[in-house]
Parts: sequence; structure tokens; C-alpha cells
Amino acid sequence: MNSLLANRKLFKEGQKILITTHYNPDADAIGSSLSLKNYFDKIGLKPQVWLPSSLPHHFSWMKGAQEVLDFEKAADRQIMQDSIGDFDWIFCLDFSGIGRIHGLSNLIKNTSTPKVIIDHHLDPENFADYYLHDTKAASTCELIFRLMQDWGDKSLIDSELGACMYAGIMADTGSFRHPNTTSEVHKIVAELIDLGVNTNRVHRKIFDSSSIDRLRFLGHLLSKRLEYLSEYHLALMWLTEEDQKQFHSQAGDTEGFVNYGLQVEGAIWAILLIERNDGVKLSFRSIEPFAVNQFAAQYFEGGGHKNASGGRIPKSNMEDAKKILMDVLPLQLDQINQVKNL
Ligand SMILES: [Mn+2]
Repeated sequence: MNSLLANRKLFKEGQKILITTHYNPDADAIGSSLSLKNYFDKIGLKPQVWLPSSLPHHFSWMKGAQEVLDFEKAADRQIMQDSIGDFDWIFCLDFSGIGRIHGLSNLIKNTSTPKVIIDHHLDPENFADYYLHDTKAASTCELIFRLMQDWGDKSLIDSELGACMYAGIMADTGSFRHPNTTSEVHKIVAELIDLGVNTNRVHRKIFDSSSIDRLRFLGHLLSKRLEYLSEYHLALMWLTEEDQKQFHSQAGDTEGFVNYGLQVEGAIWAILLIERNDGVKLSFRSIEPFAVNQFAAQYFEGGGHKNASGGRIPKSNMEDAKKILMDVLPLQLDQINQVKNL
């Protein structure tokens, strides 16, 4: 793996840079992409951000958000297909498995343009030329901070760029309470505050921006679609297509819902199943030291972080998905029993 940090000289003024991130982008995906875009704008590179799916509305305040392209919009897709050959570099942020960018993956895979991965997920695939990859980093935004620092450009972080960075750090640490919240995280945030980032505003923009429908949807989930399976110390939640229609669910609306399961006393882990037209999507959360990434990879074509993973059951409805899940739960009892009394 070639280190990105050692290779600042590769990037020359005027070069066109494509920045992309994963499907259903979260705050770290968008925050890191726009931090890097704003940074590259400042040093005379020509960056563009392409998303495989739409930008959730609660990130639209970030500087540069209005300029991103969305592969799921026909007009944007056409521009992407016509201009994929125009770039000098492709930066892949907050993912390291090419499948995570869905429709965009073929376009990107098939170019010979040199690629860079900046990411903190486990088990990176080997499709890039340069890496800034650290599974101990709490967020990709933290790695963008490290990049700017190592390249001697920390002074270019202004309040707007810093706000994008703070958004990703805040979200991927669960507002500084997940076990990935190191002293390094707090030191970076302290610097961002000193650089003028209004952290309270970022928090409000992301977390206090629910539609009434979304709040009622959450109420429905907690009152009707949450079960505690005490033998497995598991908070199990699910949302059918019907539920999503009833509450006019928009992209990004279910973000963070799975975390509520861990608030049940005694819960070691939480699973949220969401029915989609092409199958069922699963989100996993757990408390240290219980790992969910292996479970997600082994049974649900997924993976992610030790305490926060995702997966899917293609071509399944909710009823079948729940059966599949219930069948593999007993296999986790060993791990559950080891952890439950800690
Ligand atoms: Mn991330």
C-alpha cells in the first residue's frame, strides 16, 4: 500500500479531482467529501463530488453541498458518464469496498485513473493506488484533518471547512460517546473550536432538523416495532415498507434509529431491519467488547466496524428476513454469555 501522506507532490495545481463516497451517505461521508473538496479548492486543484445516491437534506447547509452530483438523478448520471474520463485522480472516501458505491462502481472500476482511498472501515479492498487507511480512526473526517496537518495546510481550515469535518467526527463517534472516541478526537475538536467552528450549530443542523413525520415515525418504531429478546440481550427493531409509506419516510430518515435499541437496560446489541423493494437491509450496533462485524459478514453480506455494522438479505421480505435472523441468533450465545456480565 502506498501512503498518501508521503505523496503531496503528486497533486499539481489545476488537476481535476473526483471525490466520491458511499451509498446512503452519512454525516462522515458527506462531511469528509466536502472538507476535502473545500481544501482542494483552496490549494488550486479542481475537485468535484459525485454521490451514488441523494444528499440527505440535513447536510445541505455544508459548503459545497449544492454542487454535488447524484447518480440516481438521470441528468447528473449523464454528466457522470460523459465526463468520467476527464479526471486526474479519483478519491474514495469513507468506504473501501467498491460495491459500496452501487451504480457508480462500474464507472469508477473501469477507469485507469489513479485512485486514492481515505477510510477507516475494516478490510479494505485492493483497488486503489494510494491509501490513507486507519481502522483506529473514529471517522474519515479525522483522517482529512490528519492529511491537512501532515501536508502543512492546517491553517487552511476555516469555520466552514471545519464545520464539515466536525459533522463527521461528531456523528461517527455518536456525539462523543462511542468507544472510538479517543483523546485524539477531543484534541482535534478542540482545535476546530479554536478555528471558529460553531459546534452547537452543526449539532442542531444535523440532529434537530427532523420533520414531524420523522419524529412520529421514530415514535411508531419505539412503540410498535421494538422487541427485547432477553435471552439474547438483543433489542430487535424492524420497519416494513408499509411503515415507511405511512410516515412518508425520506432518504436518511432512519439514520440513528438503531442506536435507540442500546438504551434498553441489559441490551448488548441492537438490530434494525428495514424492508426495501429489493430485500431487507440490516443495521447492527453493539456495546464493547461484543463484535457485530463478523456476524454481519458471515450471514448478511455485510460488515463495517466492530460495534457498528450493516448487512442485507437480498430478495427477501420482512417475514422471511426475521426467520433467517432468528435461526442464526442461537449461534451467538457463546459470545453473548461471555460479554453479558462485564
Ligand atoms: Mn465513517
